[in-house]
Amino acid sequence: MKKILLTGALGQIGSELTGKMREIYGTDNVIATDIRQTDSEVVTAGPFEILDVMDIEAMGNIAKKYNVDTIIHLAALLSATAEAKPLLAWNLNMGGLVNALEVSRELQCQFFTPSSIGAFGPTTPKDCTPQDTIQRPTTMYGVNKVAGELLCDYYYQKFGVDTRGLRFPGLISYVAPPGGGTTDYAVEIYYEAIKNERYTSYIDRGTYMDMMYMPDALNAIIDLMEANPSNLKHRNSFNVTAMSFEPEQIAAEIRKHIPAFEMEYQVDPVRQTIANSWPNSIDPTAASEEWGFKADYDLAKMTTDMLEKLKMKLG
Ligand code: AKB
Repeated sequence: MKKILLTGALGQIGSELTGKMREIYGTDNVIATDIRQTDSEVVTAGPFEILDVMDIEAMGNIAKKYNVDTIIHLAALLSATAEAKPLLAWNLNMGGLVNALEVSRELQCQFFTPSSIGAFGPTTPKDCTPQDTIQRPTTMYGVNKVAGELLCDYYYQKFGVDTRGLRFPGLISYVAPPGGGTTDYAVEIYYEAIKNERYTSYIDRGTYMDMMYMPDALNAIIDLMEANPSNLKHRNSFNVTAMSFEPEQIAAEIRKHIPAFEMEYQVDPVRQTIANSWPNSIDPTAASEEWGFKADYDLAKMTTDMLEKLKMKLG
């Protein structure tokens, strides 16, 4: 990775990955793009271009202008939004992906895009979900993710594009909110704990999902992209996770720092149905064995850091 183009750079992952990559690879070598513009550092502190990922010509022109050798394709709708707008999700998630793959094929770029625990479905083994297993998701997001994994494998096998991907769990961060996901409750809960000492969860007690703190997610992307290709038996996409918990467990962890914290439940049937169709916990052994994946943050360490950083952020 020497010249890197990111799509969706103002989203939850891009907002932090852009800065981290600029530190490692040099500011001028990381070109952030998004469909909108803000005054955040992603836009102001290095190269930035407006890009609608549905416009393949514009994507190709930006990639050529900067002579990029790597594309990190992040622009996509998350699960709950995709369920509300399935046709838009299909068009954007698949259209954007195939455009980014085509540009990578033409310019011989290395390629990364995230998949998700959403690529699994109700018939997938629920606990310690293996790397290679049944994938019959019942959400539009899941359909997009499975099709995306297969498409990335196809571009590798057919055209030799160096495609790599991760099946991310819910990502938790204090920098940019996720927006439109099923796992977002695990981010919102920290904001509400600090602001109001209470949170109403739309996910029911007893619902386990995998999660990961953003610093581990960023390291995982960079480590996978830097991994020796001859060590990779899998490519699209690797199971990665750092922890699995249900709402009562994150609430209990927050109470260690904010004893008055209270939790209520008002279950959202749409997001609960999505969560019920996903695994309780996935097995990241293939990622550990093939490129050394390891997460540093468990629930306790993440909660301490989240609360400390959010208190500073929220004043
Ligand atoms: C979502 O909830 O949609 C995402 C995901 C797990 O892919 N956070």
